Amino acid sequence: MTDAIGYERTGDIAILKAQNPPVNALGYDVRVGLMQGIARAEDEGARAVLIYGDGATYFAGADIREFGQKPREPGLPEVCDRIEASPLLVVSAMHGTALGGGLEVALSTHYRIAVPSARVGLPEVLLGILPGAGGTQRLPRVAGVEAALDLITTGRHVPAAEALRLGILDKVEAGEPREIGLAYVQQLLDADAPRRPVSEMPSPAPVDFDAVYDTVLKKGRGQLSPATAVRAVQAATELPFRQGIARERELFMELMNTDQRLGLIHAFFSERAVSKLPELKGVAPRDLNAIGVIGGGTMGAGIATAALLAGLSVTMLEMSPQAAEAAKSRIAGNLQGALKRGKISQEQFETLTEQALTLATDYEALKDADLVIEAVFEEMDVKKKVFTQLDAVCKPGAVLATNTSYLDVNDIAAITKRPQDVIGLHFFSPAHVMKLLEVVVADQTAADVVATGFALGKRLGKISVRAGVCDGFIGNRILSTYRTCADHMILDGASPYQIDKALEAFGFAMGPFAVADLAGLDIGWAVRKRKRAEGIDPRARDSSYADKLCEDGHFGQKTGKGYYDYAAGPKSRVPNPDVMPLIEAERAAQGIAPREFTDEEIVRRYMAAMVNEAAKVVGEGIARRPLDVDMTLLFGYGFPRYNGGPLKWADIQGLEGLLEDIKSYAKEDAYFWQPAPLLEKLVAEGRNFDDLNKEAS
Ligand code: TC6
Repeated sequence: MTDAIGYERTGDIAILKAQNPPVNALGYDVRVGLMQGIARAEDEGARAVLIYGDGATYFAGADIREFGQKPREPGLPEVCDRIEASPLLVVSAMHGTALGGGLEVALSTHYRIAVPSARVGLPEVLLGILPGAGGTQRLPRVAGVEAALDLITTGRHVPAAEALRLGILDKVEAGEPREIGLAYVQQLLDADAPRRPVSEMPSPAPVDFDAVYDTVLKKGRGQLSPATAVRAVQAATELPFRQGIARERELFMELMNTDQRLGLIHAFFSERAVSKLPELKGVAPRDLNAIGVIGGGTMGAGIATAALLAGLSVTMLEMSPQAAEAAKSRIAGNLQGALKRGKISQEQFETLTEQALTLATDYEALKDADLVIEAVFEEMDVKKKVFTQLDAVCKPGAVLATNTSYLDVNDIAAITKRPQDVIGLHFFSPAHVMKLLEVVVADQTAADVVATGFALGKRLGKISVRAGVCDGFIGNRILSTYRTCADHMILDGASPYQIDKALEAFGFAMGPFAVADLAGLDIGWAVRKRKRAEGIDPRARDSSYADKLCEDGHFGQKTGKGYYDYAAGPKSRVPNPDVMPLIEAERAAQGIAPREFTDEEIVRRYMAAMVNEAAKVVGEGIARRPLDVDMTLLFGYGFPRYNGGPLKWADIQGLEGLLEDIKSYAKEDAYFWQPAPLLEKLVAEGRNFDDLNKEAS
C-alpha cells in the first residue's frame, strides 16, 4: 500500500482514508492506493468499503500539477471504473470540498453521505478541461441533464443540502466523516442494500443541446471548455455508458491540448502564488482592527464598504458633515447591493452602517486607527497636506496608505517623519467589487507594513500584487502603453469601434474605448494634461481628438456620451456620430492618409505593446515576477483568464515572433516601439517568462 491511502478494517467494513495533504488531490500515489485498497478489501473478504478523507477535505480533485506531464497508470477513469465494478458495497463519506475528480470518485461509489458543510462540484471547465473520469456520464444519470449542465458548465460549488436535493448525495448528517460514514455503511449492510453502480442507471432524457451549446459558448466569450462539456453531456443521453465514456475521453483530450488549458492552469497557480513573496517569509503583519478612510467619493466609499463587509470598523473622514453624510449614503447604497444579493442580512446592514461605521470631520478621530487609507483628489499637494496631518495625529506604528493611481509614493512618504510606515494601496473602482489590489512598496516602506498591506488584501478577499513605484505602477503603466498603441492605430486608420470589436473577440470583457467610457474620459484627459505639463518627448505621437470630446462635455457613460452614445442605457452602446469626424479632422491636420487594419493586425499590435511594456515592468523590478503582471491584468483590466495573462500569452505565442513584430513596428515609430531589454535577453537565451516565474518561486 502507498502511504497516501490508509487501510483499516472494522468488522465487515474496510476503511480507506485519503491522506495526501493539503487537499487530498488524486495524484499517482492516491490512485494506486485506491486500487490497492479496493483489491485488499476484496481479498480479505470485507463486505463493504468506506472511502473518506483525512484533514480538511475529501478529494478536492485530480492533482493539477500532473497535467501536461507523461500520464502514469492507473489513470483516474480506470480507478473510478474499478471502484464502481467492485462486488463490495462502496460508500463515500464526504467533507470539505469534493471537487472534480473527487466528485467523480464519489459518483463511482455506490452511496454517498456528507456533512452539512460539505460542497461538491465539477469545476474542471475553469481549468480549461472537462470532467474526464466519467463525471459527464455519471452526473446526468444521477441528477438529470439540466442540473448536470448547470454544474459542469459553470463549475460552481454546490452546498450539501442542494446536492442532496439533486440526488448527488444520499444522506447529509453532522459529525466526523469517518463516524457518519461507518454508521451509514452499517445501516446499508443491515438493510441488505444492493450495490448501485451509476453506469447501470438509464440514460437521461435529452434537451436541445445545440441551443445550450450556443448559449454557453456566447457566455464564455470564446472559452472552449464549457461549450465542449455540453457535447460530452449530450453523449450521456445518446450513447450507451461505455461509448459515452469514450466520447468524454475524446473531448477531454481535445481540451487538454489547448492553449486555453495552459492559460487557465497558469491563472489557478499564479492566483495563489501572487501573495507569496520570499521577502515576507516570517514577517508578521501589524494589527488590523480599526481603519480610517479619508475621502468618501466613489473610491473611498467603495474601500470603506469592502472593509466593513470584512468585519473591520471604519472611520470615514470627510471635509464637512454634509460630505460625510453623502459618503455614508454611498456606503449604504453599496451595502444595499450586498443585502439584495443575500450577502448580508438586514440586521448586519444596520450594524455595519450604524455601529461599525463612524463619520468624522476632524483628523483627531483617526488617532487610534491601525491603518488609514486616503482616497482624496489625485493631486500631489492635496495628498501631501493629508499625510502631514496624518503624521501629526496617528498613533506610532499606524500604517499610512495612499490610494494614488499614478503619483510618486516616495514623495508622499517623504513629507512624513515615518516613511517606513507609508505604503500605496491602489484599489480599483468599484473597490468593494473589483478583486485587484496593488500593494505599492516605496523605497523606505518597512517589511511588516508590506505584510500588513497583503493581510488587508486577504481580509478583503482581494488578489494583492506587489508593485514598485513608477508612473502608473504595474497596471496603469501597461494600460497607458497599450492605450497609446490603440490611439496610434486610430490616427493611422482604424476606428475605436473596430478596435473594441477586435479585442472583445480576443476575449477582453470590453474593448479599450468602451472601458474608457465606463471609467470616465475625464480621467485620461487629466493624465494627458499632466503629462503634457511635465513635457512630452518630441518624438512621441500625440493627438487631441479625445480632448475635444471632453471639452464638449462628453465624459462617457456618466454624461451619456463618449466614444459611444448611451441614450438607450449603459448596456446599449451605439457609436457616437461626433467621434469619427473629430478623428478625421485630426488625421487631416497631421497629414495622415488613413489605411485599412485587419482585426488580426489590431490584436497583434495591441498585444505586442502590452507585452513589451510588461516586460519592461518586470525587467525594471516594478513587478517582481511575470506572474505578478499576469494577475494584475487578469483581475484589474479584464484580460481574458483563458489566455493566462499577457506574459503567459506571450510565452504560448513564442517570444521570438513577438520581438520580430516589435522590431518591424519600430521601423515606423522607433520611439514608441523600443524593445524591452528583458524580452531581447530572454529571446537571446532561448528562455521564456515562465522560466523566470519558476526561478522566483
Ligand atoms: C480534475 O479533477 C480533473 C479530473 C479529470 C481527470 C481525468 N491539485 O486553494 P488553496 C493546492 S481537475 C494540486 O490555497 P483553499 C493549491 O495550489 C481539478 N494542488 O486552499 C495550494 O497549494 P500551495 C478539479 C492543488 O482552502 C493548496 O493546495 N478540482 C489542488 O483556499 C491549498 O489550496 C479543482 O479545480 C489540486 N487539485 O481552497 C479544485 N487544489 O499551498 C481546485 C488545490 O502550494 N482547488 N491545490 O499554494 C480549489 O478550488 C481550492 O484549492 C480548494 C481549497 C477549494 C480545494
